[in-house]
Amino acid sequence: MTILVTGGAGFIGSNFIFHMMEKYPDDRIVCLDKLTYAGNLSTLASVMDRANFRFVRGDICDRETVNRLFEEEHPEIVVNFAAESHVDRSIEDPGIFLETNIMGTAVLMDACRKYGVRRFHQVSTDEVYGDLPLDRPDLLFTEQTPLHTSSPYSSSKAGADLLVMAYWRTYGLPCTISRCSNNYGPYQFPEKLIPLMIANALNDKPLPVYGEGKNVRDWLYVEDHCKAIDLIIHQGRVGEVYNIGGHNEMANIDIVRLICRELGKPESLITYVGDRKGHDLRYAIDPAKIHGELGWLPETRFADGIRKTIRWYLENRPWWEEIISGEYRNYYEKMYGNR
Ligand code: NAD
Ligand code: TDX
Repeated sequence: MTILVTGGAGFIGSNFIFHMMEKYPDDRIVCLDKLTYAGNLSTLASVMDRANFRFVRGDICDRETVNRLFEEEHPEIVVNFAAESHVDRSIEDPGIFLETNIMGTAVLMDACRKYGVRRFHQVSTDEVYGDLPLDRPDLLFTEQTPLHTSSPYSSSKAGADLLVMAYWRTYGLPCTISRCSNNYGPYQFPEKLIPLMIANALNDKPLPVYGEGKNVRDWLYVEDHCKAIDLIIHQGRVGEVYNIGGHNEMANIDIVRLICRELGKPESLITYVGDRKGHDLRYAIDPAKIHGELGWLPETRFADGIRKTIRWYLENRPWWEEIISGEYRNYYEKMYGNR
């Protein structure tokens, strides 16, 4: 079987490719990735030369490239990770988010219709549900929670989700959607909270916490997300949405303090900076559906996952040091320079 993985040079896509190649050595994996600032070919070095792996540099918005790839490979399953994924960037410049996240998804689904697939899976996010109040721990996002977005990023992801459901209902395209909470783990781009704080702490730089650091995210180790997607593409029901999350809510400030402790760095590095515009207060996933239907449960406890992640960043300094010494420096200066 051939599986097309888009966005596979990014954080979650690459971890998914590693998971799939390990678990299904007889499958062929084709990765289509534009290699934006967030894509990194060196991440895929360990699989690049395998006979059952092919990397293609290309844009999911480019219909000709996408159609040619479908003609050559005839994928049976398509898993779409390709996206602009950073909320802060979407606040600065929404346009590319609409193009990649909405139009790119449409182009991929058009190719799926034209050439026929067994499954199109859209990797979505819990951010499409908006946020929950901090003082109502009883409230969780279920698949029935209305879409109610806050940022251009989450709006573009919600737009894509609606389009996926429309292709299922209108054309009968066999689709599934997963909406996962915040991921952490190896190969996450250092613009995101956890790797940014690890990298800054290791370099004894200030740790910029937005607002008061009270916003809550529901953290899941990336491998657990990948296993959930594996289950959904093989056993999930078409036309269905599955929430993915492991009941692991934490306030940002507690994560940053934990990273300081683990690295033996002083909390005096913590610097409170201006808040994110429209900052979502709290995310929390109810994973009852994927647990009940597909038997999925997270396997990595946060205490273990964060240690593994920190160890990975310590042992793979060249991977992230190359990133933070390049174009990323300009981004950092722009976002944090006089915040
Ligand atoms: P990422 O930014 O690390 O990687 C995105 C990848 O997509 C990069 O390799 C990039 O080069 C590629 N890409 C971007 N635009 C493209 C285009 N037009 N054509 C082809 N490739 C393109 O993102 P991530 O954190 O790995 O997220 C992957 C997916 O999972 C996204 O759809 C995101 O919305 C979703 N998601 C992420 C999280 C999280 O916590 N990171 C949580 C839930 C859902
Ligand atoms: O420097 C920072 N300081 C800070 O306080 C950064 C980068 C973040 N934060 C806060 C903002 C959020 O409350 O930390 C929290 C997490 O921020 P991000 O890592 O940017 O993640 P988030 O905005 O929650 O979105 C993530 O989870 C859902 C992913 O980036 C999305 O792609 C995914 O859909």
